[in-house]
Amino acid sequence: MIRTEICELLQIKYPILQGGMAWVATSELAAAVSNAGGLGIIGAGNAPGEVIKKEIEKIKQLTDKPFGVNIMFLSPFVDEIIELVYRERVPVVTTGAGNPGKYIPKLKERDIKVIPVVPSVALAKKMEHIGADAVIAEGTEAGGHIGELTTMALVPQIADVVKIPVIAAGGIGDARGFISALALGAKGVQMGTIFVCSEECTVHENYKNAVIKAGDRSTVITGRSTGHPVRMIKNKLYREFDKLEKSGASVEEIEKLGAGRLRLACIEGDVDMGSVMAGQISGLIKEIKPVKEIIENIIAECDSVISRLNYLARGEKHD
Ligand code: TUI
Repeated sequence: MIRTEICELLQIKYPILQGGMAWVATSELAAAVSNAGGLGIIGAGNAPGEVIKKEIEKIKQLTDKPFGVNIMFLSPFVDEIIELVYRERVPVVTTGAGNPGKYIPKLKERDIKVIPVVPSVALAKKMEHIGADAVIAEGTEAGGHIGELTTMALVPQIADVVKIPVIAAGGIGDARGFISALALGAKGVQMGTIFVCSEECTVHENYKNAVIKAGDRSTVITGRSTGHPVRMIKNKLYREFDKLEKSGASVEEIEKLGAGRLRLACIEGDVDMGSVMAGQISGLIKEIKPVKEIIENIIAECDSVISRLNYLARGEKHD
């Protein structure tokens, strides 16, 4: 069984984190992942403190294993979520869509493990310097708000220059991706899209089915002109974004079109005019499974991936 320093750092069985996706990563999903031996993470997204407080109370009922909260830095409630995770002594905090630098010393006071998502080498170095426990190197294959570099290019460049463990994210959905990430120098992986397609995920079934139906070229990037590019499944909303962006509309107008769209897809199940954020790995996902099965299958498949690599390394033919 694969164990890395991430297992010790986070006190988990497998070095697998579940992405803290806004509206998607509820306490139910996160508890299922933690109970299955990974690290479940509640996505705070744009929610206020009182909503996330309830989610933290709920997950504590559902699991006695470690869990995390993801803080999304475009949220107006960042300060109150920081206060909340500090007071509640949430074991792990991941961050996305911004630089958590000024909050790291406070979280470290409570021995909260802080793991920022970084889209570049420069930010990874900075996060290590100010006390991050690990970094998540997320490639542009990921769903939602993304950076420019691919996982394949980003992970080894970060692994070469930081001493803290690197967790790879973006485009990982099976044992082949998991082992590849380890080969690139990562000590663990974070996956999001595959957990959207789990039984325990509470998003509307239309959202899950849109991911299941998606093929390799179904995801597209919107919002480049706003400075917040987002990967989502191509739909009517995408075509409206595209038209608006090409018409030279202002950032305000484009952001107005985007407001409330993730909620619309996740909760109302409107997959035409909602934002169905998902990664490029969508085409690999064919069915909805229980979280435990998703994780156990990946772990079980690792042996055959490694044995195939061993055959190749010995110059023998395989399959
Ligand atoms: O954060 C994510 N994925 C997300 S956030 C989100 S909510 C949203 N909705 C609409 C528009 C924008 C966001 C949906 N998906 N992934 C982690 C991630 N972090 N990707 C990229 C980054 C990132 C970008 C810039 C992290 C740090 C950063 O720093 C810039 C700086 O200040 O140095």
